[in-house]
Amino acid sequence: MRIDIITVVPGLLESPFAHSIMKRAQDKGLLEVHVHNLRDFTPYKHAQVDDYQFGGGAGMVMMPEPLALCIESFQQQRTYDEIIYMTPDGQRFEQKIANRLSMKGNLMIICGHYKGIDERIREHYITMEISIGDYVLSGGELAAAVVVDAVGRLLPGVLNDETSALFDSFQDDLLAPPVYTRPADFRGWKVPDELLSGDPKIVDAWRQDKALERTQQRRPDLLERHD
Ligand code: 6GU
Repeated sequence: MRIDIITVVPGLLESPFAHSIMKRAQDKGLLEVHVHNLRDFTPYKHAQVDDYQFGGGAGMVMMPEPLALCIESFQQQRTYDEIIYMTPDGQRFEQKIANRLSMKGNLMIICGHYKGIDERIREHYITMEISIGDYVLSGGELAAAVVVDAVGRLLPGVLNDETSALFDSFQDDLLAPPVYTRPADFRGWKVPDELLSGDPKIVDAWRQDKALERTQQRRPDLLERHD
């Protein structure tokens, strides 16, 4: 998978993909993340990319021309499965969307800043609008990093047995069960007997039970769609 990210603050995206699982995904050639500065595509003086909004009001709007030139220049090089705009008024990001995006080949992600981008770009170029939750960030960059991480780790070959996505929270609308490691007795606090039983049936039943219990307690809304 290849992901092109367009931003006016490329520095914000310098390190999130340089470590851990995202680094391994790129080292293995399973994921390519390219961060581009929108200012490199503007035809205006002083690398201008934003302007006052028509109708008045505080806050700048990202101008259509730099965005259109940037998007079109990338489209000349490859076909994009989705052109995603990160915006608090987009569709709420969740595991199902990450699963779906992980099956695509080329994604473009546009990070909004200031008051957002000119509506005509949304109408004519953007194919998908994503929000990562009901709060406002100062820009779409951190949200884009969240999407790239959630999607990147799902690409075939990125995770191994130890980091497998099979038992992730949300993967089947259940939260993950509690986990323990050595020692089996830490200051008198004991690991549940079931996990020490050595019987995979007993272990699985315990995990399923705890996943259900935890979901019931913390996220009963998830259980309505759990099968
Ligand atoms: Cl995608 N962008 C911004 N600026 N704020 C957000 C968001 C995105 N998702 C939640 N809050």
